[in-house]
Amino acid sequence: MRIDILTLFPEMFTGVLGSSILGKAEEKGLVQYHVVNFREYSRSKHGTVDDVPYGGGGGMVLKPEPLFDAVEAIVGEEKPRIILLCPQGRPYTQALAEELAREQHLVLICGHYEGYDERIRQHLATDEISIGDYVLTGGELAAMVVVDSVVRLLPGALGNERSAVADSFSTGLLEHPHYTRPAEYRGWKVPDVLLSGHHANIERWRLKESLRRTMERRPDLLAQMELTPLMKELLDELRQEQKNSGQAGE
Ligand code: 9D3
Repeated sequence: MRIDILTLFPEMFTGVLGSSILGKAEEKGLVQYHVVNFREYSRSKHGTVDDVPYGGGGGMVLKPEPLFDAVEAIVGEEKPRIILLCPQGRPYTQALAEELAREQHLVLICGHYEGYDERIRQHLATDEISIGDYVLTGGELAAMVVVDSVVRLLPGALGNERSAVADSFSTGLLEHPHYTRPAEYRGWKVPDVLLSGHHANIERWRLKESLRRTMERRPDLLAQMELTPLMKELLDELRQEQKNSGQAGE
C-alpha cells in the first residue's frame, strides 16, 4: 500500500510514522508513506494556500489550486481513494478501516484551522471522514488515526503477537478484564476461575464479563449484534444478577 499525506504540518507525522507497528510495517515493505507539504504547490511567492471566504464572515478557506496540483502530481493512471479529513465527514469506524485496508493507494488531505473550498469536496475528494464528535485543531491527528487503524490490518503488520480479527469491535463486544501476576496485590485478588485451569469455565467467564462490560458501557453495540444461544443465556444470568442486587439495595 502507498499512503500519501498532504498537510501544512509534515513534522507532526515523523514520530508517529517511524515508530512501533507503523514504522515496522514500512521497514517490512508493507506500506510506503509520503508526507507532502502542499504549500510547495502554491503558485504565489509567499506560499499562500488559503484565502478569505466569498460572502464574508470569519475564518479562512483552503484554496483549490494547491491541493488539486498536489494530488495531480501524486496520482498517475490509478484511481486512489482521496480522503478529506473534516468535521463534516462520514463517522470513522472499524468497518471503514477494513475497507480502506483493501486499497492499494490512499491519499489523505489535512486542513488546519480552516475549511475547504467546496470544489475540493465535490471534484477532488472521493471520501470525507470525521473521527468523532469533538473539535480538533486540524486533520493531522485524524489522518494519523486512519493510518494507524488501516496499517495494522495489513497482512504481516502485527506479526504473531496478536491477530487483528480477535479485537474488540471486530467481535462486536468489549474485551473482558485481564489479570497477570501476582495472584493477590494489596488485598485485591484475581478471580478464582482464572487460576483454576478449567478452560471451559474460563471461556464462559470471559464471554460473560465481555457481555457485562458491553451492556454497561456500550449498550448500542449490543443492540446491533446477532447473539448466540450462549450469549443469550449469559445475558439472562446478568439481568438476574442485576435484579437480585437491586433487591438487596432496597
Ligand atoms: C467553525 C466550524 N468548524 C467546523 C465544524 C470549524 C472547524 C473546526 C475544526 C474547521 C476545522 C477544524 C479542524 N478539524 C479537523 O480538521 C478534523 C476533525 C475534527 O475536528 N474532529 C473530528 N474529526 C476530524 S477530521 C478533521
